Order: sequence, then C-alpha cells, then structure tokens
Amino acid sequence: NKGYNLWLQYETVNNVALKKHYQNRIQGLMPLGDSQTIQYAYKELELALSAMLDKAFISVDNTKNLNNLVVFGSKSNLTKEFLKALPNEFHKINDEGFIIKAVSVKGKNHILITGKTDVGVLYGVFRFLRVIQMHRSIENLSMIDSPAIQVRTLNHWDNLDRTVERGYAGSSIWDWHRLPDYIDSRYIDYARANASVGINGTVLTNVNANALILTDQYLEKVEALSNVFRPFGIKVYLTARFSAPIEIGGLETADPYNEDVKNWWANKAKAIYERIPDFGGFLVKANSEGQPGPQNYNRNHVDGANMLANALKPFGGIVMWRAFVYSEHDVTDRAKQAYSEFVPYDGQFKDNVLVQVKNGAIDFQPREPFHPMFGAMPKTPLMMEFQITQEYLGFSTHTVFLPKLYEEVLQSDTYAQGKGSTVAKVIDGSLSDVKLTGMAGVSNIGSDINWTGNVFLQANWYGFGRLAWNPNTSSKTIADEWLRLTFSNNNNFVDALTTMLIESREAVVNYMTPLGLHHIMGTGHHYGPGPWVSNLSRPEWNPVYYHKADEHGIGFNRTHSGSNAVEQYEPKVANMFNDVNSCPGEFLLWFHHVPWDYKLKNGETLWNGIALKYQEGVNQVKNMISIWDKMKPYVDEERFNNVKMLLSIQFKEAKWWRDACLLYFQQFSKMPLPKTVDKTEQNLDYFMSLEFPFAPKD
Ligand code: BDP
Repeated sequence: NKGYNLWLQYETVNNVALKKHYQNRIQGLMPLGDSQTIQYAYKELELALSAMLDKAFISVDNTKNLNNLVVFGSKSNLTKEFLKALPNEFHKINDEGFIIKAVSVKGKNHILITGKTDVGVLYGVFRFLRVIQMHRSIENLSMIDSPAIQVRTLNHWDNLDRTVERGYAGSSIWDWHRLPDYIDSRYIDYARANASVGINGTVLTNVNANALILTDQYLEKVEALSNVFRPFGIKVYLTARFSAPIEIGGLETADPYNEDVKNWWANKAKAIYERIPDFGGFLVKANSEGQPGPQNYNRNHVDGANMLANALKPFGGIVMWRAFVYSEHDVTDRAKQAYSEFVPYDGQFKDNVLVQVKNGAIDFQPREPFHPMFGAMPKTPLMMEFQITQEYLGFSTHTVFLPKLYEEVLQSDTYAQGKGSTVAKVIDGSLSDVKLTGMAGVSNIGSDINWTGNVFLQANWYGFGRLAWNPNTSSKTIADEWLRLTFSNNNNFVDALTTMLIESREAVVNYMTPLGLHHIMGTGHHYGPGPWVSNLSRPEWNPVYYHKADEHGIGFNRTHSGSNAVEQYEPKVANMFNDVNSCPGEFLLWFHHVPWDYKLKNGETLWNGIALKYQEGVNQVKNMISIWDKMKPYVDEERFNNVKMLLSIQFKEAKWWRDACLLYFQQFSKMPLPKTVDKTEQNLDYFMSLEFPFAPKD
C-alpha cells in the first residue's frame, strides 16, 4: 500500500541517463561497525537502492580494489584514509549530525556517510537517499548537517484502551494488550519514518495521563517498544500523572515536598531506568483542565517540576512541564493566564526541565499570534508544542498543510533582544544561550492504513520533523520535498501542488476563523461551526466568550482599554497589536472589538470583509479540488481517491462554516451579504440544530 509507505516510496528512477549515473556511482555498500543502527542503515540502503536503481548491490567489508562504494559508519570506525579525507568536517557537527562526502581514497572514488555516532550515520543515510529520491545529482556530494534542536518529539495523546484523544486516523498504534511479546512490524516502520526526518523522541501516552503506565505491568511493555526504537535513535518518554504516588503507590499524598513522595518518584525513576537505560523522561500536564498537580498541595509549578527533575537527574532524564494552564476562577482573558502563571518563575526551574509551550496563547487555533511566553523567559528552556493532529482544523478530513502555520509562528519576531529575535531563535536556544532545547508535535498518527487518515496530512508529520531539525526550513522547501518523495518528481505536479499546499493553510483560516476570529468551533468535539454556543459551565469554553459579537461589532478587546493581553508582548510588538491601524489584518478581531461598519485597509466594511473571507475560503477549496483532479495521471488510484473524497467533504464543510457563521453574525450586523457571497437556503435554526454526539473526541 503506497499510503502506508509514506515518504519512503523509493520509486524506480525512470530517467535512463539518471539511473545510469546512480548505478555507476553506486556499485556496492560497505558498512562500518555492526551495531543494530548500522544494520538498519544497511537494510534501508539496500531496500531503497535496489528499488530505485533496479539492481542488486554487493556488500563488502573493505575497499579492496573497488570503486564507487557507499561507505557508512561512525568516526570511530573509519580507517585512517577515510579520516584523512575529512580534515575539518567533524568540528562542524554535533553528536547527531552527519557528513556525506564524495572522497577519493587510494585512487578510488567513494561516497562516505559518517557522523560522530551511529545514529548520526543513519540520519546521513536517509539524507543521502533523499537526494536520489529527489533525482538530484550525486556527483561531488558534500553535505554537512546537524539538528539545531535537541529534543524532537512526537506527543501521542494515546490512551491505554487504544482510543486517541483528538485522534482522527483510527486507533492508537500501540497495541498494549499484545505487548511486550508481540512486536507489530508497524513499530519498526514508525521508527524508520521518524528517523528519516530526525525525530528522536516519542511520548507514548496522553497528557491526560493514566498512572497505570508507570506500573511494572505496563513498563514491561514500554521497555519492549523502547528496544524497537533505540537503534533508530528514538527515546521513549511517558506522561507522569502527578497523583501517581497515591493511585499506584499507596501513599496518601502527592505533595512534592513530602519525603515519601520524593522517594516514591526517585524509586520509580530507578525502576524505569533499570529497564530502559536511555529513557527520555516525563511529560507532565499539571493543574490544567482537571489534571492533578502541585497546586493541589499549595505548591507551585516549580515545586512540582523540580521534584520530578530531581528524581530523573541521576539517570540523565528530563521533565517537559506543560504551560497549558488556564483557570476557571480568572475569566477576564484566558489568553493571559499561562504567561501570568509562568513568567514569574523564570530562572527557577532545574536545568533538566523544559517548559513546553503551545504555539499560541489559546489553543491550537487555525491562526493565533505567537505565544507571549516566547522571549519572556530568557533563563528558562522553552520547548515549542505544535499540534499536528487537526483538533480545530477540520480533523483529518480537511487538507491543511501545517508547516506553513509552523513557519509563521517560528518566524514571528518577539523583539525580546531587539529586531530579529524570532521564536525560532528562542526555541533553538540561540537567543539567550539556553542549553536544553526541544520541539514537540502532537501526533496525527493512528491505525489507518495510511497512518494519518488523509494521505496529505502525512506532510504535516514530515514537516514537523524537518522543522524540529531546523526551525528555519521554509514551508515551501518542505512541500516540494515531501511531494517529490511521496508522489512524483514531475515538475508540473510538484509546482501545482506546492502552490495548493501552501494556500491550503490560508483557506482553512478563511472559511473557519477569518480576521482573527478564534475558538468558535462546535464545543467538546470541536467539529464544525458553533459560534452561538453559550451554555457551557466554564465561560472560557464558550465561543461567545471569544468573538463577543453584538450589535456594536465583533472581536475580543485585548488592547490597553480591554483585557490588556497586548502588554505581555515586548513594547514594539504590543504597540503594533494595540493600535487598530497597525494591527495586522489577520489578527484584527483577536485584539480588537471593531464596529461592523469599520473600514478595513482594503476599503471594505468589516462586515463585508468577514463575509468575503468566508467566501474566499470556500473558493480556495473549490480550486484545490480542480487542481487535484488534474493530477490524476501522476497518482495511484487509491491515494488519488483518498484525497479526492476528502476534498469534497472539505468543500461541503467549508460551505457549512461560511453559511452558519454568516447567518449567525448577520443577526448582529444586520447588514446584507455582498453580491459575490453565495447564499444558503438553510436558516440559522437548522445549523444550530445539528448535533454530532459521536464526533471523534477521544
Ligand atoms: C486541548 C484539547 C484537550 C487536551 C488539551 C491539552 O481539547 O483534549 O487535553 O488541549 O493540550 O486542545 O492538554
């Protein structure tokens, strides 16, 4: 199944001359070292090269008189001659980096793939294969690269019963029941895919955690998975439920100051490391949305995080402590709460703690301004949390290319140290010389045959990995690469679809939440529009809280005259957002409550502007459909139909969004729709009556 093979398709090279070039330059494989990692590197080369070049390869253990070998192994396994060919290169890479170089040894030409570790070599092998997958020349190869970020993890919101919170691609791929004895070959393919883009960690369990994962019964299963992943450079992490000492430890408290509690965690860490010597550490959601945490005992986030950090420290583990907190008691502006709660703790966390911050201050919306915590805690390692699964972006039915969204956030300027202080520089540690760095992506992977439900959404997993490796990679580069690796190198195909993917990101904003609107999805499941919802127990769970539409206008006033959330940004950024004239149009209603007849920069009234954006979103999806239809010659039937059917659902739902939102907001604006906006035959009551009791949620 081609969908299953992701971006590792390894299609035969059809261009005869190019194939000849590759065949000539690659006569055989010479692995150096015999670790499992090197064995997997060998297997990957053999699988990929024999498929792409249509030829079998000899495997040798020395260069003899042979020419044109692919020699791969870590520095410590290189012979003197090969080492001599790399006089300066090793200084330029870190432990996970690689060097790919055309070298001449004893008068013979070879391609050398090396690094300081075997995992670095494996990354180099995947990068080398990518060159061929993309039909580029392998003459005079010289590539040196290292990841800019250390911890590059997927976060699986997977429960032990195999449901996936906010998962839209089947059930969890972790078959807890049959582990540890049954090793599904899918685990290996998962690891290959991750290693191919440099993802080096996986948090197996949901942030809404179940303490059972920390019992021996489950740790044995976790150990089995860690053994599968280790050769691929992937560390396993678990979510730690803060109340675990009570739930599975028989203690009466989980107070981080209590000696028994501290000991319980220290012993638990020891027990884990006995099984899994390279265990990564814990991810913790504490005192957020009902999860237990240190505040239950009148302690704070620092107390909680540092207690766990102390337990893991002797073994080299880390704590990823999430900053996704908002309280039901302070309802003035949810967007301000994480910053208010965390920024005062800057500099107080132990050095093996990363504070994991979502990209925006609310919650994975189609578009949010960057989280004000980025740049505001220079003495604390901040880790980025992106959501790959599309909780608020149409689930796996909507084709949305997320690297464009990620890029937008990473390239936002915090001005924390003056102009050019991008979020990317906060995350990679370069802005304030932070040592520990990380990026997490909430996975969109499930048991569906093609992993992500919609073939196109594989690009979001791929793109997340590429940005975690190098947060300055452009989304266009990612789209181009992914399309070539996954489907075809045909330029007509790649050009048309690169444009389509890039535009898909704006399309979803237009038909869901244009001009800075946010969180107006149906509640609970977040499926479809629900701007009218106002009956949920906590005010900040209701869409009306976020759009504040009334007869005077629409939008959340976060300026100095409103909640003053703007103040959490550096003055330069705060002023830009605060002034309605300088606030970027895409964030207008995020920061301002604006009258319906307010004149937008394009001369339209706000009401018309909103309506036209909804229509534009629908038009964009229509355009995506017509582009895709033309791509039939380049794509196998199964994947073609997968995308085609999903695009037509997306089109239907884009219209649903437009119609429901415009009818609802029109009650307040009392203004007619512009002529170019299509009218619906339904009325608002119809849209409000729709219910989806079984929409996926968890
Ligand atoms: C929200 C989700 C919820 C998660 C929560 C989190 O609705 O399912 O548990 O975020 O990130 O987006 O903790």
